[in-house]
Amino acid sequence: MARSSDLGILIEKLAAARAVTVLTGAGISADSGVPTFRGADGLWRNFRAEDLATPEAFERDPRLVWEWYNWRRELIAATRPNPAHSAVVELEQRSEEFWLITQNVDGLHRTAGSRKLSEIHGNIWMVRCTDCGSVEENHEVPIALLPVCSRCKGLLRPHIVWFGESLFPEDLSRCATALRTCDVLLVIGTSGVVYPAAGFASMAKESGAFVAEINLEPTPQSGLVDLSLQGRAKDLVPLLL
Ligand code: BV8
Ligand code: ZN
Repeated sequence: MARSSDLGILIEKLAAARAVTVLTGAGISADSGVPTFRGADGLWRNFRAEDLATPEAFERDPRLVWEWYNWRRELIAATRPNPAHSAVVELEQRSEEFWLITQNVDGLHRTAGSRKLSEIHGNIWMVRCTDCGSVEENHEVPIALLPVCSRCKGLLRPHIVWFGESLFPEDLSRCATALRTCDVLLVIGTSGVVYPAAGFASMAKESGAFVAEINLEPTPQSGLVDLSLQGRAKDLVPLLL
């Protein structure tokens, strides 16, 4: 459990901060019942990332990839934001300058009320046409397979960044600004293995930010952050307000 002194230091740093940036991963949604990728109950355990979350897999077997996303859409549709998501919204409202960078595709930050955010790996409720590129929201659970574009009849894919695909340029530049200008970077519930997000803590550190991490266990970034709070996001993040 987090030491109260560490909590006190982080509360002070956040209260004194003009600009706050938050980076979240699957761990913040774990408390809403969304399985994480690499934890004990990890999502990937049943599936291998390279089998499903890659353009090659979609090229080879779009139906298999869509069946996996339909399974996740059904699962996520039944979840709600938890107190950690709400605390991040409160932090956004209290901070003079704020940006949220989330790796999560579940959309729970938006549902909770976050507005100043980049969903850098995309959003499971958005689909993109592989022919004309149009992006639309789609909340059908399940999506009838195989889904085609209402405009050009092209095959639709999840509007999600797969392994081996670059992040959206506008997200990358927005994140770089948020990481270089923040006084505090709060890293919540990410295993810190997926790049480029795994490099964001050191980017903020190099620019002089105070970097704190909230996680159940140590991560590859634990050695470079200023402070590590060990515990569940839903318990710890609300205590920072
Ligand atoms: C790219 C969409 C340029 C799919 C995802 C540099 C070095 C090494 C490798 C690379 C590199 N650059 C690029 C790569 C390759 C690759 C990569 O990083 N591979 C890793 C595995 C080594 N990166 C990419 O391909 C990226 N693209 O860089 O473009 C490029 C282009 C071509 C060629 C080369 C480079 C694209 C990455 C995006 C991939 N898409 N998701 C989908 O979701 O359907 S990534 C996937 O992992 C999810 O988005 C997820 O968010 C993300 C990260 O996982 P976490 O969020 O951290 O979740 P995880 O389960 O791992 O951890 C949960 C954590 O929470 C744990 O620490 C746990 O302890 C904690 N926790 C659990 N419960 C709680 C908790 N904490 C608090 N409270 C709790 N209750
Ligand atoms: Zn189209």
